[in-house]
Amino acid sequence: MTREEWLKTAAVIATGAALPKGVLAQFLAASDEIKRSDFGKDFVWGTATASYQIEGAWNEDGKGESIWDNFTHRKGGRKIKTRENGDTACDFYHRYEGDIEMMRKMNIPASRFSISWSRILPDGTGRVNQKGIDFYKRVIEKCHKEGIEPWVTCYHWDLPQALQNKGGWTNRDILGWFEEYVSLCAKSFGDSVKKWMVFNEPMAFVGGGYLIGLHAPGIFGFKSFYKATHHVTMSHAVGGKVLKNLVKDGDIGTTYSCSPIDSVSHNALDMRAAKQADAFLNRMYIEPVLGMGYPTKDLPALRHVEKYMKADDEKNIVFDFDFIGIQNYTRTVAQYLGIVPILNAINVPPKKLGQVTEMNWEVYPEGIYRVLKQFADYKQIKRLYVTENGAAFPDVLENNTVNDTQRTQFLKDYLKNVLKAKNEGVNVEGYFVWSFMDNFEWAEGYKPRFGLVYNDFKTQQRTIKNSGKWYSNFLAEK
Ligand code: GCO
Repeated sequence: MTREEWLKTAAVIATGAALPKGVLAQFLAASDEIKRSDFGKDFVWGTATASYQIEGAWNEDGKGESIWDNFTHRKGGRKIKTRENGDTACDFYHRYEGDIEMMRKMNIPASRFSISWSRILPDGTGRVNQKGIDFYKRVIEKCHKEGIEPWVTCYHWDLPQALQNKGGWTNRDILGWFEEYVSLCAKSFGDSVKKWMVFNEPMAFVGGGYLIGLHAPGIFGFKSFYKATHHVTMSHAVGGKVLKNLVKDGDIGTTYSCSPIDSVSHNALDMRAAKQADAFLNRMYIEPVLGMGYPTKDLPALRHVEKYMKADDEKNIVFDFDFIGIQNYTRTVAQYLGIVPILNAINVPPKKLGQVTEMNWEVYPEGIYRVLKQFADYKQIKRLYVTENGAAFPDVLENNTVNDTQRTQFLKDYLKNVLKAKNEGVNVEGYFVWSFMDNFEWAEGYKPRFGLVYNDFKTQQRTIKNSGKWYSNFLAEK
């Protein structure tokens, strides 16, 4: 039932007249449908991607090696479950025009993507690769030509390997390297990009890359995690100040992964484990930036991070972002396990909790309502956007169709919870689906498909999935 038919049926019902057989059922079903207009005309809608996950052209036109190029090439690819890498990925570097045209055809108003640091500064600092700059200028220009607003993330995990060779995020010199990089982004693209995010998910890339070693640069250790944590947290303000100063009328934010946390029981140890997990997964990077310091009371291990603070860091770590992006996919149910370092907790296996995705993440739509409410409690935050939400399901392409009903239902259920938070006064102002198209899912390779658009990685043939058609129709309603 279209919106017009729904409105006409509502009018008939209002008169008390009888409805033709079956129309009431259609009306009730459609009444349950979430509508774009429910969110208001100023609500931002989009899709999200990231440079290493879609671009390919890993060593083309002067691009330098990134830590993800290095990590996926190491030991014959054994760092990646499927032995795959992002050398070609979605070949967005050569196919960006067709992809952005497809976004327009799908009525997508905004596209979130990231800049590859080593594509524009191959050595991380110093020499600028003009061909890299020119590529992003073409992408941004194409977005504007198709009526799509670019939302740009400065850092989505692909650090230049040349800087990692000097310690990467564990070397405090990176504050100056990062300032140089973000300044180049602002000067090169600030005239045509007004929506900026400094980081994508610090917990994910610092925890994955410098604590457990399952992500690039593949370091396992505590000292590396503590040092990198402080330098990344300090770099939020470094990048934010540069963008605020150099981008006229810039709207400057940053993004965090986040998860509602439950304790598996009311046992005191489990409850403390849940509190520690909340500090670790949701609070430790944003609270110092908000002027609240590291949450050491609830996560004592963070005292090891404070060791790396220098004079004035407590002041210089604070930055007043215009908005905060939250990125939620699932829930965490914490259970005490004393031998686990830092957290003394483990996750209750999601399969025990309910439906799971290809990533073995529990489908838990109420979770996005909970994290929006939790972040809205920080009164320093002016605006919130859901800058990532989505799911990987076992998509099958048959007769040019992907009937991904689970993903469509996932999006509807999560959007209902975003709307519930918004209707309760949470200042959530936008939503971006992760992801526009299937892409390289880090240590999982290409197996988990998150896209609204299916990609055949052998032919690079794109096919809009049924969820993408649903989102397109949803967005078509003005
Ligand atoms: C992240 C990253 C994305 C992922 C997506 C699915 O949140 O981990 O921003 O690059 O691909 O979230 O895991």
